[in-house]
Amino acid sequence: MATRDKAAEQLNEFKSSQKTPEQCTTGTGAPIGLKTATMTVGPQGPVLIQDFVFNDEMAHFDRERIPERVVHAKGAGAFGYFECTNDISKYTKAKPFESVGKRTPVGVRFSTVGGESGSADTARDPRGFAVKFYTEDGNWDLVGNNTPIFFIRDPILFPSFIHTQKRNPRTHLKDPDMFWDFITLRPETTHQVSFLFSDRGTPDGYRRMNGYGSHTFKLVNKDNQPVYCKFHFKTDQGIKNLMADEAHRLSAEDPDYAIRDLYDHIEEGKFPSWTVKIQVMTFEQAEKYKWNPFDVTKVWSQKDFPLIEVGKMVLNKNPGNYFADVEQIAFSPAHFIPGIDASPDKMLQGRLFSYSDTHRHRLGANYLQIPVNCPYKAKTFHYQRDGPQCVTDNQGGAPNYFPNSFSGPKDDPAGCEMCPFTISGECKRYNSADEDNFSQVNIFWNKVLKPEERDRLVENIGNHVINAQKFLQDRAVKNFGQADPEFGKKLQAYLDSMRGGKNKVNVVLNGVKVTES
Ligand code: HDE
Repeated sequence: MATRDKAAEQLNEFKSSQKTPEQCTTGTGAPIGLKTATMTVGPQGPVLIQDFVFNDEMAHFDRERIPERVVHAKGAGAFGYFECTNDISKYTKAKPFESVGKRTPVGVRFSTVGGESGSADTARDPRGFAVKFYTEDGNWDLVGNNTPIFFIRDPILFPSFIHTQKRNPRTHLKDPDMFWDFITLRPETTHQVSFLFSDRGTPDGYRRMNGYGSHTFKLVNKDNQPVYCKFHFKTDQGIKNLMADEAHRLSAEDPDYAIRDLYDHIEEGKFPSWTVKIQVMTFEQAEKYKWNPFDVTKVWSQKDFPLIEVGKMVLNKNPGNYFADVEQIAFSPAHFIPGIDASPDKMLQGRLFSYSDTHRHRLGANYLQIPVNCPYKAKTFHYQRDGPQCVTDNQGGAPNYFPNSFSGPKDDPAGCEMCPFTISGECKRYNSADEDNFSQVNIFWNKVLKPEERDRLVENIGNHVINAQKFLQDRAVKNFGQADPEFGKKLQAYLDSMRGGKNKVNVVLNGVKVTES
């Protein structure tokens, strides 16, 4: 018999760890008797409407699916802890960094972005890297990706950008014209698209990639002094990527490759971990920096702002139940705690509303009562009441209005002072399309990539953009050429060779049909 991995053995392990319950019941707890037959008039039917056992089961089944996430629908989750390894109290009063050695429980979800919940794990796509810290001051969510940058810098473009990665409204197919039209009309995407089509666009599972908070955040210390900061999670397993043909093969042979890899390693006790680091920038440095420090299409140079180690994240527990713990986990960049706050980054600001909004739609207004989302390390007292699926005591007889004279929770402005900030400027819609889109792509091309990695980047782009119309290919060549003339020339040459039938196209992005020569 072929060897069976931990995931394949799950049911056997459950069986050996449990006693079988005596009697199967309805949802209301009533014993059922015979579970394999509806209640009928005579052996040939019809079925009685009084068959509550059948109605109860079928009506619940009819409602099993909740809406999948509009992006990041396919994912894997795990639990563990963050351990603080360095004293950064001069920067932040946030609970996870309170003292060296302190451990804070975390829940993590990794994901692809564009595909539906049944899509392949090895698609060329960024990977979501979302971490929920269960702290005594409430839950803090760091909802990042495996890349330190993003495609766009203004959140108003996000729905359109995502539509171009999803399906054509008429054909219901992925459409390279839509993708390359948007990408080439918005050249601020060039940096992240260059990451995406490099080897990093297809990580070998979720354990062997880094995570980034991506945005600039604000850290605040106990004296209410702020600095700006970026978060980095460096994989202790070592970065490993799949080559395009391998990723392609796996997407057919094992579309759940990354979920399985994470589950098996945790189940076998080989707990994946990440070393957590930050970069810190003062407000004065932010004013003078050569790049806009709040532009998420750019990184902060690590020469200018060196990494400071702050801790380790270890994942040592698989979800007890996928739906309860992973499908329902609800992250939001707006879930801050004292000591960590938003920066002016427009993209971050645009996200602050969107996530809780989608949770209220997907999971309901009381999504924070779901155990995996509940801030169980903190005590919650507030004036929110009622709503669908309220499953707590709804705060019993406590007053539901504020202020009140009857022992309702008090506010405490002095105990939780806000770090004030000053802003000024003319209020209008600022077009950011032409803000330095290429200088960091030039660095990526020349300083980060090795020659063979540059060649693979060009091939991966070429193999995809060849499926779009010629004028879109030309526009792509022009954009990449603005990052570095050699980049554009190599892409042009590769496209020419493909049109001449010299190269075989063998790569797909999220299910786009390929042209074989
Ligand atoms: Fe998201 N994003 N996003 N995103 N995102 C969602 O929230 C959104 C962005 C990221 O495992 C949604 O619960 C807007 C950047 C991750 O559950 C939604 C904008 C980064 C996850 C949403 C962005 C991310 C999401 C869909 C631009 C990395 C999965 C379902 C303004 C720094 C979290 C959901 C999980 C999920 C909105 C851009 C990361 C719709 C409006 C930049 C890891 O709310």
